[in-house]
Amino acid sequence: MTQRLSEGLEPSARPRRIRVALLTLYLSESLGARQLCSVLKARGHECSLIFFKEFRWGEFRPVTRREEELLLSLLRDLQPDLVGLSLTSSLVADLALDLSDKIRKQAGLPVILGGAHPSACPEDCLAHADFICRGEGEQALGDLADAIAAGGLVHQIPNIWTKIDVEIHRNEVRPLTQHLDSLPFAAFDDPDCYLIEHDGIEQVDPACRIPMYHTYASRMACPFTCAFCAGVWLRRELYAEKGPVRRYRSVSHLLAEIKQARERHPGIELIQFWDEVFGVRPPAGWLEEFCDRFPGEIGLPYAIWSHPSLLNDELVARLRGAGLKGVVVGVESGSERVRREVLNRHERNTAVLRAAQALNRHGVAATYDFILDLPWLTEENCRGTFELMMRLPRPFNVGLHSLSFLPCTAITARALAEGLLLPGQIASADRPLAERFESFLWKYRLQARDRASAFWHSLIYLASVSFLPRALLWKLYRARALLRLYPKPLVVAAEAARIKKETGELKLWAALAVGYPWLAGFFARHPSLGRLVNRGIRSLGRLLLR
Ligand code: B12
Ligand code: SF4
Repeated sequence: MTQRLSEGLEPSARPRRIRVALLTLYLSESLGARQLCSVLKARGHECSLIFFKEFRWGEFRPVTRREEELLLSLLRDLQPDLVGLSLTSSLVADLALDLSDKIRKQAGLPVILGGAHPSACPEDCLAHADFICRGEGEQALGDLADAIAAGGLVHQIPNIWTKIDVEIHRNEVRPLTQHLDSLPFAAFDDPDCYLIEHDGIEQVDPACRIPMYHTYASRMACPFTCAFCAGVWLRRELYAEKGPVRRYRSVSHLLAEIKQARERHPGIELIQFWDEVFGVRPPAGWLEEFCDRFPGEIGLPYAIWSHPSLLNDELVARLRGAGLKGVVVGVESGSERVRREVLNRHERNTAVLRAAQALNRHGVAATYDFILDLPWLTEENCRGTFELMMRLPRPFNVGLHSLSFLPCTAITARALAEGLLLPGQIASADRPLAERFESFLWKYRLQARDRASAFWHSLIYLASVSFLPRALLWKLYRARALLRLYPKPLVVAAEAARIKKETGELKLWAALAVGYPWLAGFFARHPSLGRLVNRGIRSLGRLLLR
């Protein structure tokens, strides 16, 4: 394929620009693909963005045969010179590699894979693609497109790996782009966008359908080294000696992009910053300028990701003053020992509580992320998490996660070395796709594989529900010897609380169906009996809540 691209055309017959189709998988917000699209256009090439399936937390919908057909037929219609597939998560790698094979074989188009997964597993990916890109792709993809357009050589481009005959050309990763302001704004509301979902295809940018605009102020700014995070490998290994990894856009560049997005789509109500950790170690004066200008020039609420050891009262007050509405804080475990020994996180619980109090005091909505199913110190992790959650100021939300063993992370290396993980289980490759997706947002009932986990996961979820008295939760905790043996009532209670919290309604049947499917079926056949029992359970609930 490489030879076909680099040779064979008479110079006069060569196109001066090429057409690229950039594809994302379960990721319609993808900042990377959007950025690459605008870079290609700025270089004079044509680019279509195809969003293949959307990513909705907790609502996984598998790819259908019809959707695959729609994708291949769209590509045949667009006839791109190159298909770029953005593969930012290893959890969808098998699906992406399968699609890549089909695009190459059935549509006869050359494919380049880029993103975190091909960066970490280049050889595996190159077996299913014509090119792979390691690391940031703006210059690399631009150079490749230029080379194809000019009929030049495509096997010596930094960051790009390709195979000619049996020889793999493994080109070095180039130094990082330091001046992020030199990049054009990421594509948004572009007419050349397609969404394939629900067995249909639409020419639309799905990001314009939601009242939220996603962007970032910095790249790879996080200074922490969590054992489960692949970002650590990107920062420390892939980009070692490639220049400073922590880079900030200027406030002016950032605000100009958001203003442009709002002009195109006035329905934007919230700005979501996807910096690993927002505002960490910024250039001198950056944060002050951001906080001064954002309210006046944008005047919208915004949400960020942060870290407990950074969120002191002064910072939270300042960010809040600029419109901060919500923060996701990765706590990961309530046990200091688990954090330290398993997750390589060294902050104390006092720091977590200080951050939580600051958020609460300034009225910022907090979501705390925890990982529930660590294979080390499992019980201590759950107990510590429950106990810490019981001290967090209410109200708050939780993101209860399952541990994903990602390639190139310290935790994966440790689990492999200790025989707790087999190579085929990395990135949950041995589990159905639906299960991998569901486990992002821990639905305690699905992942609780044994009774003790079912007990802990339900109790931990209940601890995040503000309307439940803490005295009741402590009682349940103290009754753990019994409830761990028979956790189903707690699972049902957690499900009922989740439904109430998310929908505002108390749907007891739906909750009961989770723990006792046969019971729900019986009462569905005898509705009057069902109503009677429903009333009974409500009265009992009121009694317990008192
Ligand atoms: C923001 C973010 C998200 C956002 C948006 C994702 C996105 N990619 O846009 C959300 C919240 C949706 C998200 C979700 C998930 N994420 Co995420 N996310 C990030 C984060 C913090 C920044 C990514 C980003 O926007 N960077 C800025 C943009 C401009 O760059 P980029 O996306 O990396 O793309 C550049 C290159 O990768 C490359 N590139 C990308 N695609 C392509 C395609 C081609 C053809 C080419 C040539 C180049 C190329 O060029 C781009 C421009 O330079 C990274 C950490 C990091 N530092 O990278 C984790 C990260 C990518 N996420 C990760 C994971 C695992 C997930 C989830 C599975 C959630 C989870 N359980 O943790 C899901 C998967 C969603 C999905 N369907 O793929 C891992 C991936 C590691 C791995 N090997 O799998 C990372 C590295 C963090 C980690 N936990 O270790 N994520
Ligand atoms: S704080 Fe977040 S981005 Fe930083 S190392 Fe930990 S998980 Fe990765």
